Amino acid sequence: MIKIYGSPKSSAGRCFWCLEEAGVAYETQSIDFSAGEHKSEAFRQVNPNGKVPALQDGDFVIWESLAISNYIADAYKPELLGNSPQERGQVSQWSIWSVADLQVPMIQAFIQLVFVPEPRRDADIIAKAFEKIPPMLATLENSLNDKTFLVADRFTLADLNCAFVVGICDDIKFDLSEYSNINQWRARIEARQGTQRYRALCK
Ligand SMILES: N[C@@H](CCC(=O)N[C@@H](CS)C(=O)NCC(=O)O)C(=O)O
Repeated sequence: MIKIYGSPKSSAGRCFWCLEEAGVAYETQSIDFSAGEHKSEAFRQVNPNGKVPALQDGDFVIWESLAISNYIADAYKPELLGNSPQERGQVSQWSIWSVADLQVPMIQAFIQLVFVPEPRRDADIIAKAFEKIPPMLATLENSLNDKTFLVADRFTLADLNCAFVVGICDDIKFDLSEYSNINQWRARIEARQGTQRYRALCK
């Protein structure tokens, strides 16, 4: 059976969500960060970077969350990757953008607002991060004009990966009220059974 290392509430979350969307059976191996288990010799055999997530499928091992989700989709529900070279290209485009661009200021703000105790927070880091987010949300908002989902009007990993990162806005209390397309798109995604199964894992 597939084994996924990590917690649904970490960057592994997008992989848990993808496993739920693919409807594939798996088991979870949580890693105890406080005990340094992620840096242990045993775990470094799975991911030499000492980070979660990682996934084992039989003898096959893979790490890096986007790559893991791509593998799950490719192996178990290929339509999540798109049904043509053009669709697959766009799914890849949005997935990479979500992590390489959109996620960067989101995580900067998240670290300050969630992990750093209030007296030690760096207001400058938070302000600069909050300035970088709106132009990227505008890209997403405009791309969703007259569309139900980002690619081919069908739920794909483009939606999962972008919605996963946009979800960080809830944690950092970034106001999304002016983004009506994004809000309607998120509501459509939240209504999915795969999304609900994933959310239940995070409770
Ligand atoms: N780019 C990696 C990032 C993985 C990552 O940074 N994971 C964190 C948990 S969310 C971790 O394991 N951190 C431990 C460390 O950096 O030592 C991915 O998306 O898989």
